[in-house]
Amino acid sequence: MSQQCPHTAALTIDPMVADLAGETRTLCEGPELTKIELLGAPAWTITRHNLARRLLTDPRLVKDHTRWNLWQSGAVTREWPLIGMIDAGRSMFTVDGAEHRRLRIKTTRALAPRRLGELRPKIEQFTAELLGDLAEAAAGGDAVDLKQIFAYPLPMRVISELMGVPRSDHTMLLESYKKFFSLLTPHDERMRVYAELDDYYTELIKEKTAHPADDLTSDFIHDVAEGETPLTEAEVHGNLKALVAAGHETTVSLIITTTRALLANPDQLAAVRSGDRSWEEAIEETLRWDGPVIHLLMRFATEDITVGDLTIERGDGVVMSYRAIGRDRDLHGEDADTFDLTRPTANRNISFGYGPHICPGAALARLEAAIAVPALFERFPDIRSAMPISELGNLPVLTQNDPAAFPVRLGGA
Ligand code: STR
Repeated sequence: MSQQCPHTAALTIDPMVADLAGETRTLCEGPELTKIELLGAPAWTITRHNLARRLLTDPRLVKDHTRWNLWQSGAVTREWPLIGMIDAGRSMFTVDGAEHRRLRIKTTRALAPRRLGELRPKIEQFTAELLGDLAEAAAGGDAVDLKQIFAYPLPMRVISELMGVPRSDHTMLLESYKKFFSLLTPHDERMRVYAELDDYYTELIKEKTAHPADDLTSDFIHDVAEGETPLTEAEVHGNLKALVAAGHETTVSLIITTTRALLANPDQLAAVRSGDRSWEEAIEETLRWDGPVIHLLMRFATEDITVGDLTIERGDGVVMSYRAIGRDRDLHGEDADTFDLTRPTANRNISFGYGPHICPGAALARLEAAIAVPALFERFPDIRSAMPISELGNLPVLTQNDPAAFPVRLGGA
């Protein structure tokens, strides 16, 4: 695989995520446009807030992976373990321009803040149910995994409510996505998972075509306004799988990391409990400092793009390193590496992206965390980590901030 520039060595991004803090530090201390290597594939990454905002609104960068020079040359194929992150079917995630607006409009409407009121009672109900499961699991006084029992099932229930995915399929979906994201999944198995998920969504679309229900999948298929071009089956499929994947994986992370940040910083937890600071502020600072997305793959240059004295050449791939971007000292100050609920710039984070592709589910994600995290601390006021928090590691997932587990104790002393 060719290197665009022989003069600077590319930084290899570790798929095992053995030293996330070290990698983030290296990116933050390096240039705003850094050459990286992703499982053998060279790419650029953006490590600063301002450059990210500039490039995220630059129409010369597109999501269509067939524009990638490494795809065109055959250097990257379906064998590449991250292929599912970019070759994900035709959807709002992979298409730009006027077609992008067409693919996205129903979703932005369905997930608009004013519509979320309809979901709130459901989120509260699921939260209460899962808190009950936690209490039960902790009844013997043992440590329990907050991820497995509480954070992990909740967002899947919520996004499934919206999309019309039956509860009986959640376990299969969660297991499939675990294998989808893990870089320890062998190639053949990964291909099987891709195919099984595709078949699953094809069947679900058949079902919703024959029996429309009150969900967004059915609206994609049946609810076509005057003068609107209906979504093709492939577009419904792409959107559906994008929404289920995005809607669950990232929010699991946010619930864990917000809880973890507060437990690691008892003075700040106390400030939230006393009302000096809000849960929303804790969530926002977590999004900035320990957000769900480490590296977002990927955009491709349709023309040469000059950045300072470097050139992103036509066909090059460009990643957004959102974890490094959230710790940009130029914006957040010299103490950007500290979790601080009084930080005035916290809510300027772009952890949900920026520009036309900005996350359409941002308000839903914030709402889920703003229900789940306070409910957890109210139900279990003595909750504490069962392990030194600095020793908690991530799964071998390169793109996502995916804690392997979060063992906690819920009882009294
Ligand atoms: C996973 C596989 C799939 O079938 C469809 C998509 C499209 C949306 C992607 C998703 C992917 C992976 C996780 C993403 C999500 C959009 C937001 C989420 C990248 C590739 C983030 O982690 C930001």
